[in-house]
Amino acid sequence: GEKGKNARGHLIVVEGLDRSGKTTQCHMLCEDIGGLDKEFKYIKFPDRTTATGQMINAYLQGNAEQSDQAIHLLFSANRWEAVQGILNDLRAGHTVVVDRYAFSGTVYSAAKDNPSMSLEWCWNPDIGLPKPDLVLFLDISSEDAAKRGGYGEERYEKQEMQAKVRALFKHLFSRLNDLNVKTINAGLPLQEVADQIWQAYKNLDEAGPLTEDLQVLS
Ligand code: Z5A
Repeated sequence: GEKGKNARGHLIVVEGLDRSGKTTQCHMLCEDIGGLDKEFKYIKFPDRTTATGQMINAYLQGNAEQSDQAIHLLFSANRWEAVQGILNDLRAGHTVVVDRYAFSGTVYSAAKDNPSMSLEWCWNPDIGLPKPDLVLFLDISSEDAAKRGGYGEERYEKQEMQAKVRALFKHLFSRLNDLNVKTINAGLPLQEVADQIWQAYKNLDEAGPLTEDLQVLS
């Protein structure tokens, strides 16, 4: 996978429940990509450093209230404000590794069972975001996830909510059939999960340089 002159970088998204190991695996993947002498960028959503991110952080920590709709749109805005930077990196040929994305955005909100927020309603604000070349879905049961350090501190960190989120992730991915989703058993030991992620990355990379422009979520 030598990258050609006009090749854009890959957009890789890592999704999954809380404690599924997303952040750990993103860092391991980035380290290995760097080991190939390739440029990479790591982005985590929500980005809690921006103005919208600070509002989201206050909400997640229970220090601020928001309507279900308002917080949903803030999470989406938090991604939209990062789009230009992501596109710039991809066009410069850098691999962009994203820790949570529109899929989390949709399923965590839909799991609230607010009758005015269908799955479609939740998906809509993210339509038009750059479409990932690969989504790695770190699948783990809420019981196994709870064994890792435990839930409790933030909003949504409850086993019942997590179980709903897991079912909704599977439902959403089954409906997005033009998306390249690789489901990985995240209950396995760290290195075994990393090996499977690396294999998926290599398959993508070895398919050759990307010269076509990026698609968007629809
Ligand atoms: N949310 C939303 O509602 N809408 C949105 O649009 C977005 C997010 C983007 C905060 O997200 C909340 O926002 C989240 C979804 C919602 N709510 N919940 N629940 P966040 O991404 O900021 O959440 P976080 O709390 O920072 O990350 P995380 O999901 O909890 O963790 P993780 O990245 O998946 O896992 P980790 O930090 O890599 O690992 C967790 C622990 O497990 C750690 O001790 C590891 O050493 C251990 N670990 C990891 N892998 C393994 C394996 N394989 N074996 C054993 N132990 C392991």
